[in-house]
Amino acid sequence: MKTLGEFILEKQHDFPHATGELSALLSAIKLGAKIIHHDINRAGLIDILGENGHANIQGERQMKLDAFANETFKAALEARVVIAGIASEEEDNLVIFGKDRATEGKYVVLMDPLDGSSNIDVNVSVGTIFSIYHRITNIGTPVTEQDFLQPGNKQVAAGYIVYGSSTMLVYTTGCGVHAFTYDPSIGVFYLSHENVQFPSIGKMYSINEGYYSKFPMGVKKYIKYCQKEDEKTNRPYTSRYIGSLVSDFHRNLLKGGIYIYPSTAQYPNGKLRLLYEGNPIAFLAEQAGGKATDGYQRILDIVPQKLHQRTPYFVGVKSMVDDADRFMAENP
Ligand code: AHM
Ligand code: MG
Repeated sequence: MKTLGEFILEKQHDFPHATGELSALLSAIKLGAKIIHHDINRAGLIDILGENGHANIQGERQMKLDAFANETFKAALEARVVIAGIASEEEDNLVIFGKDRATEGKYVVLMDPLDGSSNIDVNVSVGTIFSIYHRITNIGTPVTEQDFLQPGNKQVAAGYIVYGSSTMLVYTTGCGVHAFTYDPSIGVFYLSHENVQFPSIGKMYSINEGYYSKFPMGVKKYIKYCQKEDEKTNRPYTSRYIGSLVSDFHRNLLKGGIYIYPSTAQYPNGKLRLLYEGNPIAFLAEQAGGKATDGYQRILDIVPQKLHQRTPYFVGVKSMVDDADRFMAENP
C-alpha cells in the first residue's frame, strides 16, 4: 500500500525541476480534493446544491459548488510559496498571489475547479482538472499573462480528480499516468493504478448526440462509422456519455474509448476550454498512449491567444482519434 505522498517522493527524479516543489504543488491539490470530496459527499444535506445566482465570464451560470471549489483550491494553492498565481475557469482574470509571489513564484497553475457541475444536483460524478507550468518570464520580474498562455506541450504536470463511486486522483509529470484512490476513513490517497495505458483497441464513443444536426459533416459520418457493424474493428461501438468530461475520459481511459466535443452551431469553437480542460487531459491522454486533437491538429501544439479560449476536442484511444481525424479531413 503506497500513498500518493510516498509515490511522489520516490518519483521526484522524474520531475525535471527542484526537489520538493512537485510535492508542495501536488499536496495543495490533494488537500483541495479532500475538502471537495467531503462536501460533495454531503451535498444533499448541506446548503451547497443549486445555482448561486452568478454567471462566470463565459456567461455560464455558476453553481454554488463551482464557486466553493474555486475558493477552496485558490486558498490551498495560495498557501504554497512556489506558486505565483492561478487562472481558473471560474475567475474572469488571473489571480496573482501578491507582489512577492508574482516575482518569486516559479509555477503557475490553471484549473477547472469543478468540471461537469451541471451534474451535481443529480448525484452524478464530477471532477477537478489542473495543469501546471513553469513560468517563462524571469524570476525577479512580475509574472505576466504570457506565463499562462503557453502551449500544452510545456506543461510540467497535469491531472484530475474524479469524485465518483470513489474519489481518485490521476496525474502525470510526463513519465506515465498514475492513479490514486482515496480512502476517506483515514484521509489518504493510495496508489491503485500505476502507469495506466489506454487499451490498444477501443469500443466506446462518448458525444452529446442530441446536437447531431449541428455537428460538422466529418463528425456525423464518424458517428455513423461507430454504429456500423464490422467484426474486425469491434464495431458497432457502444455509446456512453455522462456529460462530465473527467468521468467520460476516465472511463474511456480504463475501458477504451473516444470522447468528442466538436464545434456546434451553439459553440462554433467547441465548448471545452483549451487551458483548463483541453491541455491537461491531452497531456494525460498522450502519456497513456492515446491522442488528443481538435479534429485536425494536436491539442498540445496549439498556441493559446486568450485565457478562456475554447477548442473542439477529440480525445481517447489513438486509433479511434486517428479515424475521427480522417473523417474530419475527408469531409471539410
Ligand atoms: P463545465 O466546465 O461548465 O462543467 O463544462 C464542461 C462540461 C464537460 O465536462 C462535459 O463533457 C460537457 O461540458 C457537457 O456539455 P453538454 O451538456 O453540452 O453535453
Ligand atoms: Mg469544465
